[in-house]
Amino acid sequence: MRFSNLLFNSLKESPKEAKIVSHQLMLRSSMIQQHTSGIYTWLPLGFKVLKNIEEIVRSNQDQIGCNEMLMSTIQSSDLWTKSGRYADYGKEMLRIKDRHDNELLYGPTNEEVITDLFSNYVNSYKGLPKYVYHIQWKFRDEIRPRFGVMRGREFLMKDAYSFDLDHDKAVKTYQTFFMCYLKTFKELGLQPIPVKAATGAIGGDLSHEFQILAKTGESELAYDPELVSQDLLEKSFDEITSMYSASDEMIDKSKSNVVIGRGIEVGHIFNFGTKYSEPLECYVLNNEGKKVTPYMGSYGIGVSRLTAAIIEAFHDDKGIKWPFNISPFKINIISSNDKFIDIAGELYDTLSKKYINISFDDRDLSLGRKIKDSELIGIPWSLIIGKNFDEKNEFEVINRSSGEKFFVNKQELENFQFEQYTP
Ligand code: P5A
Repeated sequence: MRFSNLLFNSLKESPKEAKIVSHQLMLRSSMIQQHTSGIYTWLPLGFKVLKNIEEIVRSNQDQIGCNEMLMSTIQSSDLWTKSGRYADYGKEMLRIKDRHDNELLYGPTNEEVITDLFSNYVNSYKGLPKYVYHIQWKFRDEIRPRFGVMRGREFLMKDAYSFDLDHDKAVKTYQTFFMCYLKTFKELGLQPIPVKAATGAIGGDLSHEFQILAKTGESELAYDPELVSQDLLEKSFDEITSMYSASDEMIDKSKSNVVIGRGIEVGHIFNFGTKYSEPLECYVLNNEGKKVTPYMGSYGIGVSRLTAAIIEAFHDDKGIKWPFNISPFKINIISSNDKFIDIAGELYDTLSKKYINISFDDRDLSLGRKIKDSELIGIPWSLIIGKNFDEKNEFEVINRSSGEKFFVNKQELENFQFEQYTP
């Protein structure tokens, strides 16, 4: 992408309405723009990041045999009346009437829809377990939308749903999703703390939130610091969950070794048995030909919230520091002035054949301004053709995270390893 083609306009100052650093940086780097309270337009840079996060989430769901599908954003109220949640959900649900006076709603979650759909496709225990997910926009009329996309009204969620024959098998499935979540967040460069949680509007008896430590987080946490320092993927579910961590609703500060911190909830998983399958009359036949109600779970990841959570984790006073695999562009070519613009253009063409997602800042602006924008956007590598090229035919390569600089000639540049790092 050439910057001259990019819909982008960096802001030097933080807009006043932005209270936390991720919101400030997302506005300053033209990632998002508020459309109306809690509802955002994703501009090209923000949208690229959102898709990169989505892809990491998707590949991890696919690895555990979860089927991707796509359910509608608009739902009929009928199933919610059956499950009993139509009244319970209250003002957070956006209710709509169509021209025939049918009651519709903008989906805040999909337990009802998927449960209703399931029995049309699976009717025997032989078809279990089954896991499905989609990555779809949700709407919750939050009383206090704030911090940009961190707590929006319209937000992107990955929500998965599981169906098992009995309680024990459903718990095994829950553990599979739990471990899959640890791996997903690790690939996103984050160190999640799995926290025992209350089940709220979704229901059930077993639930964990996945929290990322951040000063600006909305939840208060009490946790064993070992949970943050160790590679949890090397441990079993039982080992991890026996370590202490609890959220604001369930904090027991008296435990030894406990640290109090704040966190951003980036995922939440639930095991709720037959809470939806029973009222929605979802059955399969067991091995004796008897009708049984499948045991279910649901598993959410806040995809749009993650864009902000990752910025909270990786930034400095100059801007964002994206992990390589999430960054909208991987290498940004910057040339100082008209003198080198053709050389930079040729380099852009060559490198674009070798790497995907290279950008070239070909705008008619000062070198300093272009470097500042590159730092603000958080592109992991900058490749500068400036003073050193003029004097010594050397390119300058800068690592955004460490600030390390490398001066290389044309030959060395060809062999340069642009490390795919996480800051
Ligand atoms: C699990 C999947 C559910 O809705 N049903 C389907 C279950 N869980 S949840 O905890 O309510 O939401 C899952 C994740 O979505 C993110 N999230 C939000 N992100 C931005 N703005 C919001 N207003 C918002 N509400 C929820 C969180 O990351 C949450 O863990």
